[in-house]
Amino acid sequence: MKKVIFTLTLLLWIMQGAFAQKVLTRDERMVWWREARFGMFIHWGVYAVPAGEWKGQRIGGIGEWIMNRGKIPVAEYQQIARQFNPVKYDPDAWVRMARDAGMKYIVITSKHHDGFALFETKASKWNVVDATPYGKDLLKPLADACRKYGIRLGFYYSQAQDWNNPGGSAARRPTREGWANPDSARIDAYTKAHRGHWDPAQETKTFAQYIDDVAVPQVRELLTNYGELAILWWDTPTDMTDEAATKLQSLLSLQPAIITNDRLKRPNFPGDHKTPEQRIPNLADLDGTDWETCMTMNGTWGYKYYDHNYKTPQTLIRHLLDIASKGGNFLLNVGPTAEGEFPPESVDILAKMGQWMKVNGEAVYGTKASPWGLFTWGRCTTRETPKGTTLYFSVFDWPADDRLVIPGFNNNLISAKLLAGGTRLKASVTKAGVLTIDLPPDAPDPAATVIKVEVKGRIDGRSMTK
Ligand code: JFZ
Repeated sequence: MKKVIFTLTLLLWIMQGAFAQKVLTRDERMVWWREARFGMFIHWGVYAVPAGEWKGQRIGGIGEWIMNRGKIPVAEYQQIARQFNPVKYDPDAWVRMARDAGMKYIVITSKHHDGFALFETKASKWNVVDATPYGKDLLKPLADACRKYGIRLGFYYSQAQDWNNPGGSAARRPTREGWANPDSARIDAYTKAHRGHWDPAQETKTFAQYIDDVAVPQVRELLTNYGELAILWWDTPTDMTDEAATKLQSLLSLQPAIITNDRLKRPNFPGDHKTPEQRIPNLADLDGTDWETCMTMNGTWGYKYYDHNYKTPQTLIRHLLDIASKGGNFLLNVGPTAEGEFPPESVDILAKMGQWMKVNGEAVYGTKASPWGLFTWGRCTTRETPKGTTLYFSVFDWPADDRLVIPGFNNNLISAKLLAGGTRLKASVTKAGVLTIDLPPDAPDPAATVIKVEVKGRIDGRSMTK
């Protein structure tokens, strides 16, 4: 009898502990995210098989939209899954490449608008386990690798658009120009009359039924089956209703520390951060809300075999510094191939960004926005320390006279040095409050050379925009 009482008491204590989990404030949930500054977006799915081409013709636009822009019938598109067999998938290598690039979190498309689930799900047979020769959950080994390397994991989920599971919505898009489909006029007329759908098979259920039968159970699976999840990245609230959004949002209690974005349904479900896409906001656009720029390395999120229009590592390093100097995060995308490999150009860019971050990451991680706005020659990030404030001046355009001049500077200077290597630099502040730093004749790092300046006290943030 004593044993029974002890066991019941222990169970009750454990249950109370579980339910008594402290509710975290938004700021407490955002601490790691604001320090991380840099993450990897991964857009992967069966669309990597056609890779931008359908029936011998190249379909314009972003690769993961090929089913919509090509108005590919459901039955035809689902045949593609039979060719999806990513035998070269190596999640351990993927996570190491993200880590070595200086990225602190990964967000992967668990289900994009085509409805294909990269995970084992009971809610639909349209998933990697049931519909492909690969036959295994792709997210579990990625979650394991993220835990192994200390990288936080997030899932992108297309909660409203779903072009294969019946009842899912479809953004209204005309057949893509350049897709010489003789039937385009009829198809486009049909989609106009059918809320963006092009195939009757997409309308055998209502949107409300899709939400209850697919979206809600799948989001619950994602929040339950992969351990601690750091981010749920909603996308495109096409035809979303408050009722559906409320149902989905209530599932987040399964992951009390989770962070979400502003794309569940606008404007009354703002989430934790804004998501400017393919652009970096101007200072005037910022209102103090957390934000994250998501961006492709080339011109597409999902893999297209002929898109080699990649941004340079220098451009992307400068984007990261521009974003950090404005207090935002950078979610940089990789679109893996159908075989499960990162495109070689992406591998090279990640390696080069990682070389820069290894030496200069201190100027990004855990920093705050510049108190002065933008400089014509580069960007500034700041960090408050026990002895004062550290300023990181990232110089893009090396001054012709080898001198950095920063007016409106009223702090006592402690030191100025090159962040890479620590070489001290001659610096002084005039009575008029102008900081002058003498620089070496050539930029040590053409991408961005960081000057680390330590001062006493806090910066009071007057306008320094020149
Ligand atoms: C969406 C997706 O349609 C796209 O495939 C990709 O996943 C991207 C990250 O997100 O694209 C959008 C979403 C929102 C806007 C533009 C493109 N928007 O609000 O302007």
